[in-house]
Amino acid sequence: MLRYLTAGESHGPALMVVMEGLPAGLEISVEEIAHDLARRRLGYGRGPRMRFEQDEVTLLGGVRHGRTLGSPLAIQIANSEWTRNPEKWQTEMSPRAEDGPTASPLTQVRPGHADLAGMQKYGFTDARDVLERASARETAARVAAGAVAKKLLGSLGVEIVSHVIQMGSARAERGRRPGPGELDLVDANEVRCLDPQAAEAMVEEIKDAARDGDSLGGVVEAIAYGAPVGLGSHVHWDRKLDAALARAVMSIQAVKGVEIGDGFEVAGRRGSEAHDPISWSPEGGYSRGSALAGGVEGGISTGEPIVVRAAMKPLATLNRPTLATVDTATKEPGVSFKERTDVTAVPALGVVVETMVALVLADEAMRKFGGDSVVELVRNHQSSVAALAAGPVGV
Ligand code: EPS
Repeated sequence: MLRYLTAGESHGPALMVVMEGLPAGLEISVEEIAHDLARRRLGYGRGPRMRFEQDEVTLLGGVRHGRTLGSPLAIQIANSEWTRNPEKWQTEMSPRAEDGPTASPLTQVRPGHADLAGMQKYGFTDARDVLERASARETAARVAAGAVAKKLLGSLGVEIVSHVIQMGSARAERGRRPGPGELDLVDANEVRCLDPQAAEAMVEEIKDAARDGDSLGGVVEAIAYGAPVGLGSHVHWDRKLDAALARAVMSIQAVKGVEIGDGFEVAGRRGSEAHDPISWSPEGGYSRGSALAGGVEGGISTGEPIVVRAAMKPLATLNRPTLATVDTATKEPGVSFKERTDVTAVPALGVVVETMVALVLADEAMRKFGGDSVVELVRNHQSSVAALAAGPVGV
């Protein structure tokens, strides 16, 4: 089973992720991890920080001469802010008691952010004690782990892509999905949308929101091609693949909705039009004629592409704050404090959804096929594929 923990604050020295349960012999490199981190920084509507944030990656354990050892893999991602603005952050975020506090506390809490609920829960008087960890900067650590999970899945022939299908009120044409090998095509678009007309409308909408000092949400879709039959299980709620995907994707900062396949849209159809027909051929085995169920039936992967959509709310930090709030120090009404921020992070969200889908599928693949080395994992997977091709197995 694949486990991972992230640590680190947005303006601290670094983010960290430790992954446990990786098989030995997986080829990984700093460059591959850095590639996905760079993809996460892409996208029209990101704030000024993304222009200088370098996401400098260091592998601290678990890998030797480019291959995993089967021991915990430790990845560090330095925060450029820490070194770029040392007078501010190295005192403001110092772990030493004698260094703080330096700045006045942030008390005009932002509606929609973790500020107030986090202060109440942990007994803080400064919203910075909450926002530093609540920040979506943390997703950089997940994306680093996700790059490794994608590499593991690649050894089983699984490839995950994503694209933006809605930005604010601008929506892409339904049905056009990136296929395997088309990530570069998606990434080449500044909003990561495949539909050129919709992409233009999305950019206009971001420009409008930026002019008003406002923010935008949207919807992204991730598709996992080549996922094996039989990940997850129908037997218990916490073994269902769709439930694991929904939990993982919902845990991404600012995500407020998750769909598997056509999700909410299917609810409005009749049963006769709401399910993917099953067919069989001697060459291809079983297949479904459509992807309404998103590649998961009864909590088990069907072998069809796995489709997961995530809805992101507009970011709660505005460049021109207008949201009514209360100052937690004085209890006076006011508007939320201003932090430098992005107009939208929806294009980046696609990369983070790919990440969470990869981490769930890699965990489920290890659970189903097992193996202490990649060679053993691949062998076990191949034997499962061969057994399925031979026909139903009695127990
Ligand atoms: C974020 C605010 C901005 C974003 C940040 C998330 O950071 P800052 O306040 O330092 O300008 O740039 O996202 C990242 C740093 C990142 O790597 O995604 C927030 O409020 O969550």
